[in-house]
Amino acid sequence: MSPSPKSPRPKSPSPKSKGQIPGVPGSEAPSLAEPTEPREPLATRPDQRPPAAVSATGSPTGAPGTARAQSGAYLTTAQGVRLPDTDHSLKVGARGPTLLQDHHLREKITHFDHERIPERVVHARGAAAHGVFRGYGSAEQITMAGFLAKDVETPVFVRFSNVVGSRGSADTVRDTRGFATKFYTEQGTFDLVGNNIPVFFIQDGIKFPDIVHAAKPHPDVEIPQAQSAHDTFWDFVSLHTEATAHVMWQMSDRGIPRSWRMMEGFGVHTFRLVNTDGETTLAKFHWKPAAGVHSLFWEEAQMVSGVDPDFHRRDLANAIEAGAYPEWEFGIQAFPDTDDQTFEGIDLLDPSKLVPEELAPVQPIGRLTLNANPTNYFAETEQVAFHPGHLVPGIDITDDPLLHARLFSYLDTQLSRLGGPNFAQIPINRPHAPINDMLRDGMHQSADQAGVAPYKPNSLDGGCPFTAGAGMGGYVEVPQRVTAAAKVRESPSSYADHLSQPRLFWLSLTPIEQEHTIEAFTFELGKCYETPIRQRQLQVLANVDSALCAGVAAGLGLPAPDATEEVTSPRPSPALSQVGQRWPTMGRTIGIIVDQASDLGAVRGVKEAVTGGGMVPLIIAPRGGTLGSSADELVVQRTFLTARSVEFDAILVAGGPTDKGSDAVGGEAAGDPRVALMLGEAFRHAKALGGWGQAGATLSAAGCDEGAPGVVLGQDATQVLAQVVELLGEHRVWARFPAGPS
Ligand code: HDE
Repeated sequence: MSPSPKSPRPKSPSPKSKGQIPGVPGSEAPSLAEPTEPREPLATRPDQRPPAAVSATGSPTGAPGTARAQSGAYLTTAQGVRLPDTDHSLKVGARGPTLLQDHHLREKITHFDHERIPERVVHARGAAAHGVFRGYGSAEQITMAGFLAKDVETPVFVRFSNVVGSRGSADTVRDTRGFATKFYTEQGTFDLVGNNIPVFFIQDGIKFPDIVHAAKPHPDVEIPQAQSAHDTFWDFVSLHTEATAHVMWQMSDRGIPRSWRMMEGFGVHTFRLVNTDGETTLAKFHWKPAAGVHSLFWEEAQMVSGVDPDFHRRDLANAIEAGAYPEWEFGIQAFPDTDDQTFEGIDLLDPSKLVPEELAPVQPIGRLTLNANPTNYFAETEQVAFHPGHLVPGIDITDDPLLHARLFSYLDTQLSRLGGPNFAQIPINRPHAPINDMLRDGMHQSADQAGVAPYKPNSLDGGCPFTAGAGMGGYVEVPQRVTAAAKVRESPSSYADHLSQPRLFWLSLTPIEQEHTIEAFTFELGKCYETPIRQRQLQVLANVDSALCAGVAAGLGLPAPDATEEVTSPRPSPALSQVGQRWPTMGRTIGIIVDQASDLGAVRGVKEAVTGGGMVPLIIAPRGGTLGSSADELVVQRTFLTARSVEFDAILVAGGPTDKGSDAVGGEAAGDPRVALMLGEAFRHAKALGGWGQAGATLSAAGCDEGAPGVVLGQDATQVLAQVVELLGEHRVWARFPAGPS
């Protein structure tokens, strides 16, 4: 590896000039009256992009991106025949009966009846964005993958997801998150189908249906939706201790990310990289978010599930719309490809284990920027089909038995989900490299393939197509030696260690993160019906750490068992903690509570400063509309009725000028219970709070102690904002908790 290039700072966003309320639904504001003048379809919004215009066989068509969307000013049938009416079925007289002859009725209803496809078996709930990946060139010595070469830019499509819930479930449930990236490279498509947790529940893919059946709702009543807090999940994992490492991560704050933009991503498996000389290196892939790794509090996560079930997908779409493009650095941990495929005693083929970054630093090799929202959820996000076997020269697999089962599963699942073998021809799945396969026909074939000899060898088609060796860009599997052994259904002995890594993770957390983890286990086990399941899991926890077990046992009102296995002493890995660092604040949302007593001049100044800092200011007022004079009006973006604390990373209270006398304190905000609730929640969730002028009264009325850490009061609004932003850089005011760092 060459020395790591310096990562560029995130760009400043270019927020929208008008209204500045994120989430604009269309590219033009609608008229009040129903439009009746025929016109071409509206353009897509500037933040949106369709899949690249390449043919079903991968060549650029040169067509504009809109070519696949609707065209023409008039409503037509699917055959392009113009229609005079789409509101009335064809009837015998105005009172019917309806005629079978009505083709438009039948076509419209039939198509509607078939609008849904099976949701993904797992990872059904998700959303995605387009972007670009730029290689740093720092991995060139260990892999020949062209897209990692210096300054090569590759289009990507990234889908984030929850694992357990159905397609319509809430975003902020406690769960693992999927982080799947499709790189449309010139050498063919590479998919990195990873998670936000680097270790997995199972070590062998044959167990996947078991863990998923246990995590999904109970089969009799289909309860609970998108939750692991139930008996079948804990029944399985308490009996199946290889899941413990993953469960520790899931019960930690990692299970409830603040935003997809603030999650790490991991390839989980060890891959084998190969360079042009045929030399191999083992490697684990990492995504490091530019915005830092941050989480919700559990109470926030639960509130958000009700207040805004689309919290994560909205956050991603709004950030891109505002120009605050989410970014990640792509990195690898590289290991020598030794015969035992082990590093520092850690079996690299065991997907339930990570390698601490302190032992093998993550070396940056490229940067991902998400810069466009999809134009159509179904066409792109729902139909995108990832596959861990979509590899390019320079990246090969290892013998991880979990990975091998995945190589079978993803192709298989698309056959039923996407209705046949031609799903690679769906626009979002089309590679950007030329396709010249000999796969023919099948449902939904959209390539009009010429030639008469889709077989090899042939002479009738001139022998086409020809194979390419490694020198011609062909994908040649690494000729890895396989040791002769008996056919067995067994795991290597190193896979039997299920508890040292959960302990390593636990010991790496700060006290406040440990407290959250204890609370999460207590919540989840407290939701189980069966006491033996709780007791069994307590025994597993006792074998991880006695304090962890004691904390959970106390919450459950059960005795804490003693360890039954030797408790190891791994060295903690501080890189696994989320607390204690400073991060950029761009893309963060700051609520500004304003009422008739507020100094609107100060509010305008603060709003501009927040926007200028790449953050999103939202004005919260007693009622909707605008504030101030028409020449310089402030648009109200949230009202006391529509706002809830969970939407904001920090809240400011715009008090009135102090020299106006005590009347100014009597603004509506100070006496409104919804404001008190909002500030009280934000205070409890360790968010920075600020206010100027007479704002202290509103904060006191909400029970926020003016002297508490992270409550900033002053007369100068700009200075208050500066201090609040400083606090935001640490994500939360951890000092507000006894267990938090001071
Ligand atoms: Fe998946 N997984 N998985 N998985 N997985 C699917 O594929 C499966 C595993 C992951 O946004 C499915 O197209 C098996 C590990 C993500 O579209 C399915 C095994 C990791 C996504 C499937 C695993 C993942 C999936 C469902 C054990 C992290 C969503 C629909 C051998 C490294 C991709 C589909 C998207 C999706 C099977 C294990 C991540 C059923 C059998 C380990 C991010 O094929």
